[in-house]
Amino acid sequence: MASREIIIIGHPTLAAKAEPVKDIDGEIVRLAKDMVETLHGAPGIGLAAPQVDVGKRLIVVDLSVGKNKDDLIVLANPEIIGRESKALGEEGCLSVPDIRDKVSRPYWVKVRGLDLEGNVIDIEAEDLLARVLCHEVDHLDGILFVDRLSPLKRGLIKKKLRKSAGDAKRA
Ligand code: K1U
Ligand code: ZN
Repeated sequence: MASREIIIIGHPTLAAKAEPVKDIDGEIVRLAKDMVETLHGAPGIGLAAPQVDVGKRLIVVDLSVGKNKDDLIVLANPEIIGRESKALGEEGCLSVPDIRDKVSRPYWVKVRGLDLEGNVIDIEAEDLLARVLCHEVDHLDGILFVDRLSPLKRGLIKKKLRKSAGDAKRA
């Protein structure tokens, strides 16, 4: 297993639609394991393959951040096949450093995907787990949580990120 670099907003892979996983082969299993290590090291509660610069439809989610192995979800080709209600909640993103904001998401979702054995699995989730699953599926479609904010907020965030990038370059 190896930790991979997490790419940051502005990188073209984050804005592209990821390709479906065709076979759960050794390469996908290794990518999934690397993503879990990267997620726990970050630390974070969700990660999508485009965030490690791989344009494949693979996500990992772990609300326990490695504390409870039963909480780990690895899904290839996840699809949201049911959604109910709406909730406003705070989000962050490992690819959008130091920015958090409130986003409206379904309160409840049903997600279908493949596990690492190739079995079809359905997950029903609510609240934070539903939110993180939606956030990660958005990554596979080239959508960042900041894209779901108002144009005004998005403009302010882009300005802040440009300033941080300039400050980092000068330091
Ligand atoms: O996809 C990502 O960029 C990861 C992101 C997932 C997410 C968090 C909150 C709401 C929606 C989606 C993160 O994990 S940001 C870091 C974070 O929230 C966290 C980190 C350590 C412990 C607990 C939470
Ligand atoms: Zn994210």
